[in-house]
Amino acid sequence: MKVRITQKSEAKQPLPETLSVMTRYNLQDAVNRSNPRSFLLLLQQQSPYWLLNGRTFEMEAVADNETVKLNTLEVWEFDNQPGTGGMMETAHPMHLHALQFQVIERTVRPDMAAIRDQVSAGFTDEGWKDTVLVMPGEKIKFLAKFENYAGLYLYHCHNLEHEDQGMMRNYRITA
Ligand SMILES: [Cu+2]
Repeated sequence: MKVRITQKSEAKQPLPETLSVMTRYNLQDAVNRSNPRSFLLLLQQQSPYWLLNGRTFEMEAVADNETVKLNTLEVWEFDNQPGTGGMMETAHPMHLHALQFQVIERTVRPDMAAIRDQVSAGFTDEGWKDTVLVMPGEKIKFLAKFENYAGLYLYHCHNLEHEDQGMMRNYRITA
């Protein structure tokens, strides 16, 4: 690609006087506050390699733990555990369709903390997220509100090789 600059401009974009206000969700308001809906991110040694709670992609099917109620706040957890049989560990940028969510807690296995700590200075969990990087050995809890629309939505790893190898599922919001 070639960029040819033909004109000088003095146009400036002023910063807004105030930034938008973010309202934090409260764990106490989650319908499953003491029992997070947990998703295990795991590699196995044969295809489909990358699984969510031991399941691969299905076009329309949803499991019991992939069904939520419209207009509820829930706490979810992505749990990135080492693969079986000494398979490699890797990070998963996990993405939900339909909404943005708020990260409330990260924990890491002590024996894998050093891997996480290589990048943890870059974590920005204060704002809205639609994707969260789950490092090897890490568990991330977040609050998500299923509002406005019922229907079938994807959640998946945003690493293309992983989602193409099965790390993508549907969840259903029921009215
Ligand atoms: Cu992944």
